[in-house]
Amino acid sequence: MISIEAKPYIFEFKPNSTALVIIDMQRDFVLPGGFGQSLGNDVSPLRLIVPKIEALLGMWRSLGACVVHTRESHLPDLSDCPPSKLKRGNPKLSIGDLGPMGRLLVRGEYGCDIIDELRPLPSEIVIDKPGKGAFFQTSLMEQLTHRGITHLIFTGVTTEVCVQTSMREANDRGFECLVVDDATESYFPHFKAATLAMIVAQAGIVGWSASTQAIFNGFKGQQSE
Ligand code: TIU
Repeated sequence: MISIEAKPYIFEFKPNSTALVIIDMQRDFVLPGGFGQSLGNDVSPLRLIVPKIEALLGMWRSLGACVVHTRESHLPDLSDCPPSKLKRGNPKLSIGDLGPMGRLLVRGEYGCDIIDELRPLPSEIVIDKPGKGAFFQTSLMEQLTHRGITHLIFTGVTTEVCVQTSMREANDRGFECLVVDDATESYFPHFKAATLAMIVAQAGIVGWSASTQAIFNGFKGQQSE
């Protein structure tokens, strides 16, 4: 059992029943010219978390533990994209439009795929999700249940949109959830701070938060026992 110094109190998990979940680390959110920038955002802060996620991914891979990557993505004919989502706001480019990295958030396009540093291995779960949450219209629940996963450690972007939505969906489905505070990022620092605070409020109403270092400290503690 690994014990982590976390908010609002210690988080305990067994690696063989805990998935590392990497939410939407796609070029379309993290790099200039993608969907995130088309919404008017400065995407540069999102790249700063890549080394933290790489470190966690390296640990999970070394343990042979479960890794889940998600992509917010749509079918080329956009039949899985509700008109409300397609029309929302006034972006320079909309979902499905052609940008410098291909059609925005369309499966198979270069920009829609995960950044090189975090490229999934064939053995890892990759979930293409049409919504913000990772469970909506996907096979994630079945895949996690099949592998005996009970605990989820969340990373990725953006904290208050796809990470929080997925974590709330998971919490309602009975998973014990922790978000890694320095391995998730938002285009809006105050939204990130508020999201982390509301997750751990009320004695962990949605779950726990901890730093990448706290997770590594937990592993070190286990080895010295
Ligand atoms: N992945 C994800 O969070 N999708 C978004 O659209 N996020 C925004 O913050 N826009």
